Amino acid sequence: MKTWLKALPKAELHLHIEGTLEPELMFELAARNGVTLPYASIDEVRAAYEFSNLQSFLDLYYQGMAVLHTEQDFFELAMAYFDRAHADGVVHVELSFDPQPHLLRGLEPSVPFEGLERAMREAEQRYDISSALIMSFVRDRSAEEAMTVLEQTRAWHHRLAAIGLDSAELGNPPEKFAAVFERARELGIPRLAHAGEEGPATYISGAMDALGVCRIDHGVRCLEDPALVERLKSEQMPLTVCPLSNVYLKVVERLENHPLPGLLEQGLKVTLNSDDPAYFGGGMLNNFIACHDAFGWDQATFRQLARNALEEAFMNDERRSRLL
Ligand code: ES4
Ligand code: ZN
Repeated sequence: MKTWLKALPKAELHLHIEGTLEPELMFELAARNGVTLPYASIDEVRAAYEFSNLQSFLDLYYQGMAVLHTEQDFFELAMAYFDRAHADGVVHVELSFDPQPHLLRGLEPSVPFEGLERAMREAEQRYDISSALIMSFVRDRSAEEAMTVLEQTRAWHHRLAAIGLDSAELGNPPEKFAAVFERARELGIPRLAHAGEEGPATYISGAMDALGVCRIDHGVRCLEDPALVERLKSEQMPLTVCPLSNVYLKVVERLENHPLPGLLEQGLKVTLNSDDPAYFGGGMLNNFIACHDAFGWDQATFRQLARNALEEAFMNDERRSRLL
C-alpha cells in the first residue's frame, strides 16, 4: 500500500513554505546570515517540537523563519521542499508564504517572491511539478497592516494564485479582514482562509460570507454545525485537511479520533495536506500513510481524495485533465 500511495499522483493545496524549514537548513542559514538561534544543536531544535496548541507552534515557527534573509535562502528552502515532495509522489503544490514577518524584519517584498518563484520554475523543469503561489495574511496582526501589504505587493499580484489567512485563529474572526478581502476581490484575486482549525464552526461560515473564500483551510470543526455541513456539501466547498498537523497541535488527541471519516461520510470535498511538514511529522506521503494506518481506507478512497485536490487546484485545465 505504501508503494501504491507513493505512486498515486498527489496535489498539495495547503502548505506553508516556512513550515518546511528543517532544522539542518535552519542551522545552515543561521550561520550564513549571522543569526543566533536559542538552540545548541539540531537535536535540541527537534526536541523543542512538542506543541500544546497552535500558538505554541507559531512561536517556534516565527522564530525559525527569521533565518531567511535573501532570495537565495527562499530558493533553497523551497527547493529542499520540492526535492522531498517529488520523492513523495507530489505532482502539484500550492505554497503559501507569510509576507508580514519577513517585511517586519526589513526584507523587501521582492526577496520572498523572487526566491520562491525561481524555485517554482526549477521544480517544473527538474521534476515536472506544477505550483501556485499563495500570499497569506497573519490574522493576529491588524487588518490595516494586511491592507498595506496587499497594496505594497501590487507588482506581484499577477503571479499570485490566491491570498490566504493564517496564524492564531481564536479571537481573530474572519470578519476582521472583510475590507482586505473585498479589496482583493476588486483586484481579481481568489481568496482562501484558515477556518475551523482551533476556531469554531462560525468562523467557517464567516469566511464564506465575509471573505468570499473559494476554499477553507482545515475546516474540521464544521461537524459541530449540521446546517453548515449541508451548506459545505451543497456548495462542494473544498476543505484542505491536514491530519498530522491536527494531531501535533492537539486539535485531536490521536488520528483515530479525527473527524476525517465523518467528513467523508457527509459527502464533503476533502483533500489531504501536510501544512508544516518540518514540524508535524512529515510530508504528503506520511499523511497518506498515517490515514491508511488509522482508518484502513482502501485505494478507492485515496484515489477520490487525490482527485478532489486535482479538481480544486489552481492549475491549467490541460494539465489537470492529463493528471485526472
Ligand atoms: C499554520 Cl497549522 C497553522 N495554522 C494556522 N496558521 C499557520 N501558519 C503556519 N501553520
Ligand atoms: Zn495551515
